[in-house]
Amino acid sequence: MGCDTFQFCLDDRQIHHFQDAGYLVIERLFDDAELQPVIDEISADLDARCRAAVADGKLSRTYEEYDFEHRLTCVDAENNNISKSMWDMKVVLPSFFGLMTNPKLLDVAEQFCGPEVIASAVYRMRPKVRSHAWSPVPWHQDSAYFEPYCDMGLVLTVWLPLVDATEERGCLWVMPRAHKGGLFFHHPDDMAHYLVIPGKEFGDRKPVVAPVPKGGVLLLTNRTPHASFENKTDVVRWSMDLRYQGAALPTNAKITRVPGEAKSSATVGVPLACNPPEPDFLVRSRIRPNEVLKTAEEFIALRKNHTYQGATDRWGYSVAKRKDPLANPYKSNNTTGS
Ligand SMILES: O=C(O)CCC(=O)C(=O)O
Repeated sequence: MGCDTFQFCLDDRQIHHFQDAGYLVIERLFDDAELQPVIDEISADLDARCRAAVADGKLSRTYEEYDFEHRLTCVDAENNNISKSMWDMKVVLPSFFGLMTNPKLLDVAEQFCGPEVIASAVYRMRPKVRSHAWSPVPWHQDSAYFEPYCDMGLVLTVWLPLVDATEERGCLWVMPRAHKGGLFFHHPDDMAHYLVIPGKEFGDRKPVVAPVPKGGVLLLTNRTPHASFENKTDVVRWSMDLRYQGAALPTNAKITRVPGEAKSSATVGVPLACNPPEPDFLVRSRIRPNEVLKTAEEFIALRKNHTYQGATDRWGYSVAKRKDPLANPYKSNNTTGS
């Protein structure tokens, strides 16, 4: 597909960097105006949570005089249940759909995943606040959480900060060129929340830090090892991570199949989706444009109505053993954040 069809076109150097190193930072993809609806809705959601906590006697005041970058840090120092209640995919807001279907972002996804772009509903919002025990995310490959069938396909992670994500604020680190083989061994972490690649698996490999300014994105493959560490500042590292794949990989998106696309089949080991616990949806298509999800209402309904389907427990580590079901990245979540 030539660049003339895209509003946002990657150059050969960027494509090569992604393919060779397994990651790419695009420093400027979004204008502030494109991120502001998301920031406004998250701020309103946080405001509602603070007011409810004050009314319930669980917070002394709302801290409403603080801006988006600082308010949750102040709230968290008194009551960290609020930031916990917003972590992962517990908040579902209409503006998230607008962000996930932003045409420039879909141009980027299409350049790697092909013209039939599926948004995997494995999206996360991560407000990383100073001193959270759960917010450093240990070294892992996203595929460790997905169905093994999808290991060698591309599930593109788009990690995007809503503030400047610096090393001090706990941006991501990546292990360059470690995506070219299969999966590293993972074990559960001490909180029984995350999967971890033990350090010795990496041998002499050296990680690199990947700061991303607000408006930029970090792209990762599903086999690129990455991690994030503590936020050492008072600025909340608000970020989202979104995922995309082509329609040839297994998907639970409700689409008409065409020849060459994987169909779920227990007998030949094709799973329902790369990540069955959450619902996928078609976001761009040339051959079935009528099946593209069009509205935020449909997106919210899809998440609410998705029937939970378990994922393969590839590491022999049962999800049921996880200690913190609130923070369980496998668990389907049907809340609307209200
Ligand atoms: O945002 C973070 O700190 C971790 C993100 C991550 O691990 C992911 O997107 O897979």
